[in-house]
Amino acid sequence: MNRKYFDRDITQIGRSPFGILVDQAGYEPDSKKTAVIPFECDSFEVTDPEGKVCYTSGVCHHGYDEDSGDDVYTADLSGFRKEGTYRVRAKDRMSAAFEIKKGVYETVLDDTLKAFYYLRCGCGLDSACAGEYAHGKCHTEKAVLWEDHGVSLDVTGGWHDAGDYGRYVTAGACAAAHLLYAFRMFPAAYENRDINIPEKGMPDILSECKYELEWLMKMQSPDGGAYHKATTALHAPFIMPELDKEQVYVFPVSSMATADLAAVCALAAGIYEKYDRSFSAELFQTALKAADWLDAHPEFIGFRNPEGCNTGGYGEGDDLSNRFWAYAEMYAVTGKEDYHEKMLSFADRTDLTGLGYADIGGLGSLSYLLSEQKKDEELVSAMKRAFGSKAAELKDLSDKSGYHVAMRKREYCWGSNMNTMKNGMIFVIDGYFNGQDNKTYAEGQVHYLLGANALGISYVTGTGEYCCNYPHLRPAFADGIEKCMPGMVAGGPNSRPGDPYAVEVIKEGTPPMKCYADDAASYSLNEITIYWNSPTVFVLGYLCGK
Ligand code: 9MR
Ligand code: ZN
Repeated sequence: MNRKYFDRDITQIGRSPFGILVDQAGYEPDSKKTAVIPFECDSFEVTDPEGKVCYTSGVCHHGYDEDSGDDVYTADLSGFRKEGTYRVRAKDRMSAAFEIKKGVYETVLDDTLKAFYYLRCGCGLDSACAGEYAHGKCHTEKAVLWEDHGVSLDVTGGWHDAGDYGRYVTAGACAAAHLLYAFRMFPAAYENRDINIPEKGMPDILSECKYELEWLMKMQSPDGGAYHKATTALHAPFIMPELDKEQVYVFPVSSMATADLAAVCALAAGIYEKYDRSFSAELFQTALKAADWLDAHPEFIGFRNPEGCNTGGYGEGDDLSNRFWAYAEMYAVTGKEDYHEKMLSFADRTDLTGLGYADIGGLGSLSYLLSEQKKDEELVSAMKRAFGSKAAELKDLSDKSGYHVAMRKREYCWGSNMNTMKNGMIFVIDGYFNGQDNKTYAEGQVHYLLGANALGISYVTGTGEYCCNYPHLRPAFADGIEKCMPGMVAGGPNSRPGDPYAVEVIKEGTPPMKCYADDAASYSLNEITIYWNSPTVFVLGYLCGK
């Protein structure tokens, strides 16, 4: 990539014009509402757009926050509930504008869900739905097998994974499953949500997932396995997707991809039955065939990029959590004891709370806990306890954090905002199954994402006065439109910068929460992916569906 394209004054990158940090979407009237003040002061004010002071109170000194390097003061405005648009002021500094209102996260939920539509591959985006971000059809030619160019196949469709145009089965299955569980657990947030996509006839979140699921099913090999990914040999340059005319290859089957395909199709078969019977039946057949493949191939078949290919690897060290999830979903949808036993055989070798594409056992737990089949009560308790103790640990981290964020130092890595939002999911799941009131903690993660962080930046494009706008996302750069399409969740601070640009701009010794730059050049700080958006949609769905 030519750095020249990204010339901006890097000394200004990451400097919020606002000295007081708030959630730039805002706060529910009755929720806990705090602003973070990273300088010494005694009191603060809340002002309306005319500058009129609406509320004042003293601050509380939280103390030194190691992850940000800030000595922070907390401004608690929970007592102020009047709906409106405000700023917090203290001394000569102020916050970005934010709202206090019921349903304050509705728009950012619309946007983060609509982001998946903007990432669709193969169909083209029309202006009725995509406005100025419309573009032509991409990656529509037949793909060929990497290992046998004589075999061509149709694997069009699905979502582009991220800033790149690759499509990867494990990543896609994980993101789709987050959305499907969000729908299943918080249907009220999604049933009537209209995000202006072409399809009608079922909730938009299901239409959007259907687009991905149709592609995932095309990734099944004739013997039931799932090809690991469909990408070009090398990442495309920063061009629009329809201009990327390179050959798409389909890479070998992996057992992780096959397990995830079985799992997500089994999960979806149950959900779509009510809306689209023939689609549900097709999903079920795909799941069955993939599960048969798993039975016939008990060995781990991993994935490594072959020589000559530099697109994402999504390798994993084992496939235990994937198989656990697959058998859990197969049991839930069929009630067959054989699947149950297989699932149980993986339970003590799996992190029961993992929610990422590699460590995905938590989705098996969700499947089991929500299922109506006969259950092993000991495992049910173990799952609930696992979520409970994880949540307790995260609460402790949140309480200690000056920014009320549940992040361990090592979680400020590539895609750290995924960790933040997965931790948000843990609070939500613990609340759901263990009857805990974790709303304040779940909101805390959203506040951090949307601006209550050490850089005062909202990591969602289009949300907030000071939000990221230059993600490492090919169409967002190549379309020449200054304002990025909304709803994209940036990877966020990464204390182990993994690209030349990040290495250059992140100075040695920068506190982890500040290791970020809003620049398209940096894939290790500012890329977007479907599985960073999906946990965000899950947590926001919980907040909107309450
Ligand atoms: O999210 C992945 C991150 O954890 C890895 O460190 C990184 C390097 O291997 O790859 C990331 O995944 C990328 C994937 O390989 C291709 N699509 C974009 C993903 C996000 O950067
Ligand atoms: Zn495409």
